[in-house]
Amino acid sequence: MIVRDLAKEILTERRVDSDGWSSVRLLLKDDGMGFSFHITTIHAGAELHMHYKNHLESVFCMEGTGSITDLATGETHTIRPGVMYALNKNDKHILRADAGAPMMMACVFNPPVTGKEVHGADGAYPADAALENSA
Ligand code: 9YT
Repeated sequence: MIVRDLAKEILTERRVDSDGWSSVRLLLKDDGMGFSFHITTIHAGAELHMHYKNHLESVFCMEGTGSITDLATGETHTIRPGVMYALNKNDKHILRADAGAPMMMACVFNPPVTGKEVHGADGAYPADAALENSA
């Protein structure tokens, strides 16, 4: 069994800070679960252009409000606590947190993130095999 406490893990290398967001990866590839599990904070007012070409991701909003735009359809959906979105088609999207408060999200990635990824210029994380050159 694996038991981890966000309050402790946030002080370790599991925490990653980037432009407009920070994330604590509570489960990574080497935990052997077949998915990774992240608690991600989107900074207030942030607008993130993302396209996880190599990963499927599901996200559940726990706190804060914002929106997500599906760039394939142009449709924008409100994000608020209790709302889940799944990028089941590796959907290219824009995620926004409203000004005033951050959004707290629980995220699952399949295949799992290894912990070494950085977003490419295309908004994606590289496929696992390509990681050596990207981190
Ligand atoms: C909501 C969202 O952007 N999730 C992505 C996870 C985060 N960027 C991470 O842990 O890499």
